[in-house]
Amino acid sequence: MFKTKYVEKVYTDLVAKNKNETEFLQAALEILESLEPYVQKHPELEQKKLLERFLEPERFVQFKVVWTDDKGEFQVNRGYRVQYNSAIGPYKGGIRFHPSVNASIIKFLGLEQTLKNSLTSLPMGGGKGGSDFDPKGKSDTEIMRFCQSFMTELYRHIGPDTDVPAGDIGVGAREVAYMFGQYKRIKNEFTGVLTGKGLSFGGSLARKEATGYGLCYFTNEALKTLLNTDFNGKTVVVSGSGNVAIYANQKATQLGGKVVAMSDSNGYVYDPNGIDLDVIKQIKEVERGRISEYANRVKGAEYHEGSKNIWNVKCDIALPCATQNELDLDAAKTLVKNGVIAVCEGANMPSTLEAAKYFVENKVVFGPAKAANAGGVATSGLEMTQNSNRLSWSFEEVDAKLQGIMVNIFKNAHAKAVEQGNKFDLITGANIAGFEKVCDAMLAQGI
Ligand code: NDP
Ligand code: 2IT
Repeated sequence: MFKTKYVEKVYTDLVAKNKNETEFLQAALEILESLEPYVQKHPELEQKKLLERFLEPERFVQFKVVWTDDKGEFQVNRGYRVQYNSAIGPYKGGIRFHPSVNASIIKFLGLEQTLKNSLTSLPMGGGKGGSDFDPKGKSDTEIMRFCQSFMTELYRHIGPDTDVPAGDIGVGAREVAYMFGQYKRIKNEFTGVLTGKGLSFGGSLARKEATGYGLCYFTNEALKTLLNTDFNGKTVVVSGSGNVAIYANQKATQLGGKVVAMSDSNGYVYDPNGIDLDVIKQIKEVERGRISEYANRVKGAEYHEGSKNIWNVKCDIALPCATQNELDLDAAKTLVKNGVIAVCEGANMPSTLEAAKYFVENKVVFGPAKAANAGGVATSGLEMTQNSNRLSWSFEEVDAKLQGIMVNIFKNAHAKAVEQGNKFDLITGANIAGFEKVCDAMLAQGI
């Protein structure tokens, strides 16, 4: 698996220390494999135990969240915040509310976030948080009470110059607003302590769209450079139907692609005429309903049970935008057999290690998550800048900066991939490009 004794030992020790944390170990393994050539060139990393220090989170907080539901019954959930790395800036990263959330998932997301934030070129360290709270089926007042209770503990660990959370799965504008209100009430301070805020209280224009739009800007640039083509006339499949998926669909369509399938955790819809995004937005953003409803409302559309089967739909471009490990080796083989030319990750670690390697081996344009979906956190960084300066930029201004950042991320990852001898290996490219800056800053700052 490894060519260097040092890297192998780091991984073996990591496995021993973090048994059963499968997602965390998966993310770490991918990173360590990519960093081997860099480590070989820099013997001081072994001497200073830089990899061990990089992989160990600076701080990991777990806490109790008690709240009452609408029937007046007490409910207990578990909250987390990992403050992974602050070498290049305050901790920054989203909060996820989903029943699957555990320490392994929070740590894999925090580790990925550290390199992702470095890739944006903005001064942000890596963090991530969340809870095993399930927002599905909860009333608005239950969501509010949960968010308030969550923040009643979290507030002591965060701050605009310390750690700045945002949204992720199950946390959108509504939840960020409730958490912001509670932070402000407790601290008596109106600061940019969270991003993804509403536009009336310090949110940035284009933050809502940023991850999905950024994903398509990255994909378009990669298609141009590696295959001399673009979105125009391409058939696209987007998994998920949340924040990232909806705005990935919108931008892919604006760039001339036709999105024929989207999903949620129950199943997927196929619409040969191209998904009508207004219907998806109505079902998902307004009614918070299930995607199966789409087939009842749009003529010619079909609903299929089982979200993973979405990868059987023939397409040129696949954009996995739902969750980790939603695309395995079998799905990768099917996509390649059906002629896919690009797979770019809107979700965090949606492809298994085997699937990602299969894409690279088969010269598919593969955009790894930490590079391809960095537009969300990059725009969060722009929201922080606007908040510090107490001003707000126009949509066009933010969107133009986002485009510049995504093109730059592609170019940096691509340059490192070329340096390592395979222009299609953006996994290695992104990991090395992201790590270099964090590593330099850690070395410079001493222990
Ligand atoms: P949302 O909560 O808005 O949407 C999540 C979507 O993924 C829903 O369609 C959901 O379906 C589906 N999904 C969630 N869990 C599962 C699962 N276990 N199996 C199948 N489908 C699932 O979240 P986001 O759009 O914000 O996040 C999607 C992905 O993008 C995540 O991996 C997140 O970490 C990543 N990301 C998000 C960013 C952001 O700015 N929001 C930035 C960068 C990355 P259902 O409704 O049925 O649960
Ligand atoms: O995974 C991610 O990059 C996010 N969920 C966005 C984080 C942020 O701070 O905007």
